[in-house]
Amino acid sequence: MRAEELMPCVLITLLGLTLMESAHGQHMSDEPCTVQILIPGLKGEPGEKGEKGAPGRPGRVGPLGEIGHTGVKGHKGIMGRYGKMGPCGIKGLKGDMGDPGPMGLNGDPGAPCECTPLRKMIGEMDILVAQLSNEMKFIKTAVAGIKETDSKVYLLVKEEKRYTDAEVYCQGRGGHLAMPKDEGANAAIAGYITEAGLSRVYIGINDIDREGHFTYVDRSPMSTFSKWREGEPNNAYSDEDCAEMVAAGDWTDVACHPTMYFVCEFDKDSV
Ligand SMILES: [Ca+2]
Ligand SMILES: [Ca+2]
Repeated sequence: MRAEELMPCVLITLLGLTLMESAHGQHMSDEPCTVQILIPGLKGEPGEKGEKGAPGRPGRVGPLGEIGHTGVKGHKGIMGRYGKMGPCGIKGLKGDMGDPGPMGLNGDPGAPCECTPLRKMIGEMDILVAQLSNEMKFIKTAVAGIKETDSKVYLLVKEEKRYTDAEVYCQGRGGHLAMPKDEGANAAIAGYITEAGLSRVYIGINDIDREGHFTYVDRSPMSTFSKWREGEPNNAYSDEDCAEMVAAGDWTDVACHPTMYFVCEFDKDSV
């Protein structure tokens, strides 16, 4: 310690000794200021703030808390985004037909072709096929047993018709009700009726135009040949203007309106 620094010490020591002498008399009078007595200095300036220390260790786990109260229901949220597109549905039922649309524009003129003659030919063929179909039907019926002479073909039609309807039927096939004009023809027709097990059929003789004046249905006059049964024609009940042939081949005049089977005849030239 330098001298200047010792001076306050000495001074303070002396002051102290003086104070002590006055208090205790002779006790300190012999000792010089050789004993260094340290006393606290003046308080220094505050130091700078230290750095922040490391975090302390975690505390102990606390006790369980009480169960909380149920909260109030919140407000409805805003609409979410559209979801993904779903799979295709099954095919629906067919709807009703719509209204017809407006007429379209006229097309360009077509190129001339050879269709017209073909169409005409096809049309004619259709007609022929229809005619052939009818002919085939007729032939099938006739196959049951056609009777013929040198010049005529006879067909027994097993359909009950009135006299005029029977004649229409025969004419529709190119013939007439049978008109026997000789013994051979009459015998052929009679045999036809017998073989069929019939007793009577219409034949083509009548006096429709003039009572008592019989002609063939094609209006050809009666010849010398006739096969009237004895007592016929008698115009019974004034109502017998048509003729039938019985199984034996004889003729009788009968009314025209009853329906019965009949025999048609056709010229061989036209069959
Ligand atoms: Ca008559
Ligand atoms: Ca009669």
